[in-house]
Amino acid sequence: LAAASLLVTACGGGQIGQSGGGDVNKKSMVLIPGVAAEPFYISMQCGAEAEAKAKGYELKTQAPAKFDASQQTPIVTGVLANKPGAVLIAPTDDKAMAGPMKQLKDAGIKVVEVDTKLQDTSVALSSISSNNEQGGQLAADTLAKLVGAKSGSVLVLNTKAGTSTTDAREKGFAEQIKKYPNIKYIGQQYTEDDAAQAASKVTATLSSNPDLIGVFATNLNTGEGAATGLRTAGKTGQVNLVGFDASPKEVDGLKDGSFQALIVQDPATIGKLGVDQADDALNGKTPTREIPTNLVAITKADMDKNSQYFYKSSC
Ligand code: T6T
Repeated sequence: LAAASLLVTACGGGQIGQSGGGDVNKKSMVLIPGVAAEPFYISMQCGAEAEAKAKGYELKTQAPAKFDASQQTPIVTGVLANKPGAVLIAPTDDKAMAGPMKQLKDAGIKVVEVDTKLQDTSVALSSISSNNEQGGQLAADTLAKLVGAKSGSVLVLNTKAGTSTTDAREKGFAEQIKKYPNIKYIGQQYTEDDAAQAASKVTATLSSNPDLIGVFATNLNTGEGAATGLRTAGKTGQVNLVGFDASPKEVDGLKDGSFQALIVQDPATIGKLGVDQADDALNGKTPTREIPTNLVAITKADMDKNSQYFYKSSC
């Protein structure tokens, strides 16, 4: 072990820690999204690939089949062995992924967080993400506007506890919805990022809370599932549904009235800026520690002029 670290130090020109890593492949980057085959992360990958190509990097993507730390951890470990110059990662758990990600850092690999982040801010050099708390506030204001003067209950369907982005969306929503005295927030329910769970939780809530007038679904799968649940219960359009993200299915749902609004992110820019920050780090420049990206609320009325924000299923 001592010999190995001595070798790394020597190759790194006498530098230690994250600025070391002389034996990494400085022209190679790996993107590790939160989950595979999902339009938010596919759009991020498209943005990252285009920028990597323009800057002369090889960028590979390796994603877990489920949004789950136990599936993302072995991917990180495998990537570690290949020693790319930089890893762009969306950690699936804000605590459980700290250990595996720290191993990357300790090996001299530049770590950049894209979308989600760890609670421990000492591991990544840069975090690029939507302002998710603001996104939750925007969802609350949008839902309140849709509901108008009506009184009743609203529900938040959240994904998994420990996901930095969706936790922040719920926090922003819970704070902002207090401004509307006609609306009673009955709290959040977790779906484990599973559309089927989201659907059944909506129908169960409609039985226990017949005064339900609104649902905020904090991401793509929960939104798609919530729309199914409302349809099954015959409540489409009567209970206002505000979703997050803009998958092709969600966009269809906005058009056909299954959703009344979507809070949409800019994943391609998150991917592009992730490559830019990694590039800076690999070239001895100091990356920007936090970069917020844009969010926009889209309704059926303005969806045509906002189609540039819709997510892709392939690049
Ligand atoms: O909402 C996005 C992402 O921002 C979040 O961190 C996890 O869920 C999505 O990927 C959508 O499924």
